[in-house]
Amino acid sequence: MTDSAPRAPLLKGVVLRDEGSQLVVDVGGEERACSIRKTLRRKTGKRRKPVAVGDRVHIEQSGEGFAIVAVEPRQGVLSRPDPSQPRREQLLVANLDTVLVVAAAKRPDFVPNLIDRFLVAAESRGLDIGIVINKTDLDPDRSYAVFTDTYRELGYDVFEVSATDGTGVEDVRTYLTDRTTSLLGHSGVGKSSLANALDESLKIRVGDVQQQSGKGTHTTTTVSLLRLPWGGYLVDTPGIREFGLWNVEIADIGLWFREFAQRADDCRFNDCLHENEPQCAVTAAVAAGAIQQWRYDSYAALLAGFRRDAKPNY
Ligand SMILES: Nc1nc2c(ncn2[C@@H]2O[C@H](COP(=O)(O)OP(=O)(O)O)[C@@H](O)[C@H]2O)c(=O)[nH]1
Ligand SMILES: [Mg+2]
Ligand SMILES: [Zn+2]
Repeated sequence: MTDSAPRAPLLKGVVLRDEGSQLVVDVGGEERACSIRKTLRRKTGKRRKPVAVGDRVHIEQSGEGFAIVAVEPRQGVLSRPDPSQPRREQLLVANLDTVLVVAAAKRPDFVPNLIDRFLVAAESRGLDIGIVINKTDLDPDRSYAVFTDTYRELGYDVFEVSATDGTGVEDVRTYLTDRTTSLLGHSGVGKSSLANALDESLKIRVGDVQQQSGKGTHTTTTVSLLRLPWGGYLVDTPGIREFGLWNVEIADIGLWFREFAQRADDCRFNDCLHENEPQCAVTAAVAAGAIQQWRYDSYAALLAGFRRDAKPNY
């Protein structure tokens, strides 16, 4: 027999979850449980899975089920040190392109320093960044505006929303369209509420990794994607620990403060940390009021944390 059976057409999809022996793939809104074609494993060997959550894959009908037969090249990955072998990289999610940093206008208090930490972690990974100020219903005077004005000047997309009364939620929906986004923010700021306000089918645990992985439990962080009905995906889980600074040199931190990076070429020393060095363009700009003191304070706090702990987890 020279003729093989006619091949089923290739389907394209995005891996939503890894369920061990199978991966669940979103194929145009339908979830398909897929195995991995053996030939794919030749690339990575037996120990590593050739397919990750977030991968764009091609699948074929295979007997009763479906098989992943190809993985499209990844556009970046979110990884962390492998908990069992800290020198190895563990891939958490492929093709993440956007981080939405969520803070509350009040309850808990608005602390720009915390936002800056998340911004730096996202900047260091080259991700697009949006900032959501939630619970604006609790602060009609917009006392956070002095900070959000600066973030906007720096080029960040800032959304002022209330998950409770729906203000601003439509703009966030639009922003998320056709992106793969992780919500990042401290407990209680309203990540789950925001996700539910975006779409009630999301019924979310988004961002609740800390609560789920209580102390002492051995949680293998399972990352999954939630499909946004209007296009795009939300990452369900990776939390604060996965977004720590990793593989970072202290001298890099200033690069991720956009207004510092613009000026650092004018510092006298190439390796200026913008502390007490002479002829530092950054501290000069702070003194002149061209860089906000609170942004500089965030930077100084990050440096201090970095020195205290070579592997900070924020
Ligand atoms: N007033 C107000 N409360 C909110 C808003 N969004 C969330 N909350 C409340 O804040 C608390 C924490 O919200 P949650 O979504 O669980 O935060 P998460 O820990 O970031 O997921 C809950 O009591 C919510 O009802 C909002 O826009 N306005
Ligand atoms: Mg939550
Ligand atoms: Zn400097």
